[in-house]
Amino acid sequence: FDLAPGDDYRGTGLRFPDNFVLGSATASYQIEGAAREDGRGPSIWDTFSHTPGRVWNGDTGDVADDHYHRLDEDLDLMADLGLHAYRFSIAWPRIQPTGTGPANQAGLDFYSRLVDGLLVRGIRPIATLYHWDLPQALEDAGGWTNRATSEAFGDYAAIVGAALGDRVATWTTLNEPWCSAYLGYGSGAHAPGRTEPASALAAVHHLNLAHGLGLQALRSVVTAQTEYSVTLNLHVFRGFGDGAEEAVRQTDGLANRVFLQPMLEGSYPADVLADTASVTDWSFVRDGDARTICQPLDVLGVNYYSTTGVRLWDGVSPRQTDDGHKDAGGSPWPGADRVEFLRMPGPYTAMGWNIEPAGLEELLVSVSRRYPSLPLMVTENGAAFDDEVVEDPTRPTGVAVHDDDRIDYLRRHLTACHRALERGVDLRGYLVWSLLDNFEWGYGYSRRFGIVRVDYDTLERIPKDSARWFAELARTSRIPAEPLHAR
Ligand code: GBH
Repeated sequence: FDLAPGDDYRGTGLRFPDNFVLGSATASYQIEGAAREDGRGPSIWDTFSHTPGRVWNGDTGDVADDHYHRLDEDLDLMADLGLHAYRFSIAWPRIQPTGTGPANQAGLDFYSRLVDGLLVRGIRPIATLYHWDLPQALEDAGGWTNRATSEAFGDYAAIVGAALGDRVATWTTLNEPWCSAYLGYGSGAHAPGRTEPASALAAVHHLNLAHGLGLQALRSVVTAQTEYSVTLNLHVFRGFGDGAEEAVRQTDGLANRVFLQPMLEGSYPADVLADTASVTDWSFVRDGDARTICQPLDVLGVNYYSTTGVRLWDGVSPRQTDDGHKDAGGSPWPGADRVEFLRMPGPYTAMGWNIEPAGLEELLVSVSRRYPSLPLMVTENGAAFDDEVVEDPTRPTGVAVHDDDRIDYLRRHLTACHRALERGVDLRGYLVWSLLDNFEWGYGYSRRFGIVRVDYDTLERIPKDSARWFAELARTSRIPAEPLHAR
């Protein structure tokens, strides 16, 4: 693909510092399968994916990549690729099948084997406690609209921290609470599929509170020198038209500041509370909560894929709502009724998301200017494309997967990271989403983000050209030359 003229993010040969971490990321429900094994309880994603009409083609995570049974093979794959780090998530319902009560030892054992398998291969474990698979029993009691869920999360964090704490390099509480709150309870595009604007904002707060309680719990049980973090999908907004600034202020408040400000400054943004006053009175926020949410962070994880175009609706012309989530009925933007979401200029990935590496550079620079002492890590970046699968007897699997578009995407976003470093950002690493093709939430298996292809008939793993390219990057810490599949 070609970016707009003047955008040079080709970066060939640029070198990252020696300690810059280059790795990959996955999430439990998206890869593990074994949904009913070894005492795992049901999560909201089991319920959601088994509800007709919710996920493309009726796909579920019952088998997914069968990673649960192919752990050793996948660990060897990571070692072959020379990954410096692997970011995975822990399935809460494997640890506590109903979300509260004693630990399920078999669940802890699986992650213990994973962490040990990483360590013996010299790969740094980056663990996320919550990547969206809430125990269904907690949802039945109100889910993230219920304060008790935040408290249960603190207990869960203490269990996992006590069992694995000292062997994990970086502990992350939540992945993308924006998605959990606004897609889960606002638009309904994600589990539990609720479309209640006030509930989405209650979920925002209870996720923030869970983050704070989770960090407190981890720090109280982990004795080793480990890092603590959270991962946010911060949005980069592009404002258009007369009300551009106002549209950006409102959406930036809902998407970014409503998480960053309590976590890093100990307060909620007054303008967000005012903007959403007709939706909720925020009475679920109790005295002292903002201080609980604000716990020291060693590194902030940032997930970045695309930019978001907004403008204010003039009240007359037909509305545009191209925010990619309109299908499930509700809005993921409670209180922002006057904001329209615009389709940005291409090129696009197979998700329909526009490709704009400059957005990543700007995001890293702006977060680090706002929070100068906070180190950053890109904990997800990557793209779905339609890969070209061809027979190739020279490859171990007999098959080659050509994905120059993905290599181009990764190259340009890594260049954006390098530029941010040159501009003084304390950026510690970059993790590609994803190691494997996997269950892409509402899109099921129809969208492939992996640098390694998964054949869903045989569950065979087939490294794509991008995996070979990324291995070269990880080995040399330099952005490689043109696609390597010719070699
Ligand atoms: C991440 O979510 C998840 O952490 C990961 O599990 C998932 O597989 C991966 O990304 C790929 O989706 O609505 O058109 O304006 C990212 C979710 C993607 C939500 C970008 C907001 C904005 C695009 N975000 N999206 S659009």
